[in-house]
Formats: sequence, structure tokens, C-alpha cells
Amino acid sequence: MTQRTLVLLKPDAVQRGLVGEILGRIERKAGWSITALELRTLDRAILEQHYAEHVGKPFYQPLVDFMSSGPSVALIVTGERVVEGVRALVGPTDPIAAPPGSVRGDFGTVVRENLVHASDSEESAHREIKLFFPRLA
Ligand code: IDP
Ligand code: MG
Repeated sequence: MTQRTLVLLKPDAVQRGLVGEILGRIERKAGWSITALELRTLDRAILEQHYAEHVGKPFYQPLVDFMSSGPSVALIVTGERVVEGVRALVGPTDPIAAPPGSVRGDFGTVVRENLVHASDSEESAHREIKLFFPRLA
């Protein structure tokens, strides 16, 4: 089942020089491809739409501040079961609870600065690709 998913390497990943490490893990999965890639500082208007489900939660405003604080890498990954697969590669939201071997488990300690966003369903992937790469939606 070939799918597409939207991945963001968050400002902490770019600032810490972990882009190559994380992209390498994605590239090495058999049959997966990076089909769009861009370094960009995300603007608040896009982030407010992207994180609309979290409006009103205590972490929402600091999250938008953090996500707009410096450049991120936005990409589309295409391949077999990439929606579920990239979420597994990234690990659970809390990096301390995330298993070693996952990106968050290997490199993160702080929940907000957990290095990567990945779409959580095919429906989210469709919406997020439209938001970040409208010409490819
Ligand atoms: P996800 O990125 O694993 O899908 P979500 O629950 O959708 O996690 O939360 C979106 C992002 O908001 C997380 O990746 C993390 O950066 C941040 N976040 C989530 N929960 C908390 C929290 O309790 N404290 C601080 N930041 C949080
Ligand atoms: Mg989420």
C-alpha cells in the first residue's frame, strides 16, 4: 500500500545538526523515497492550522513559538505504509518514554523539542501535504 506522509524536522533537529541522521534513517527503509524537501522557517499562520487540534491546551502557544523559532525541514515521504512506518521510526511523543532506536528515543529529552513531526493518519497526511506543499497535493 503506497502512501505519502508529511514530515517536519523541527527547529531543534536542524539547530543540533541532526538532519542528515534523521533523513538517513528514512532513506534506508527499503522502497521509501523523499519526494519533496525544503528548508524553511514556518510561519505562525501555517502552524496555527497545522496544530489546530491542540488550540487551548497549555502547551499550544509555546509549541507554536518553538516551531517558528528557526528553520525546519519539511518533506514528503512516499512508500509502503509510510504513515504508520514513519510514526514508528520517530517514536512516541515523550522522548524519555520513547524506545531507544527511535529518533525521539535516541536524541530527545524534552517533550516539546522532540525533533520530528509525522502525520498520524492518511487523512492527516492529505491535509498536511496540502498545507505545506499545496502544489503537490
Ligand atoms: P505527536 O507529535 O507525537 O503527534 P501531539 O500530541 O500531536 O504529538 O503533540 C504535538 C506536539 O506538541 C508534540 O510533538 C510536542 O512537540 C508538543 N507537545 C505535546 N504534548 C506536550 C506537552 O505535554 N508538553 C509540551 N509539549 C507537548
Ligand atoms: Mg500529533
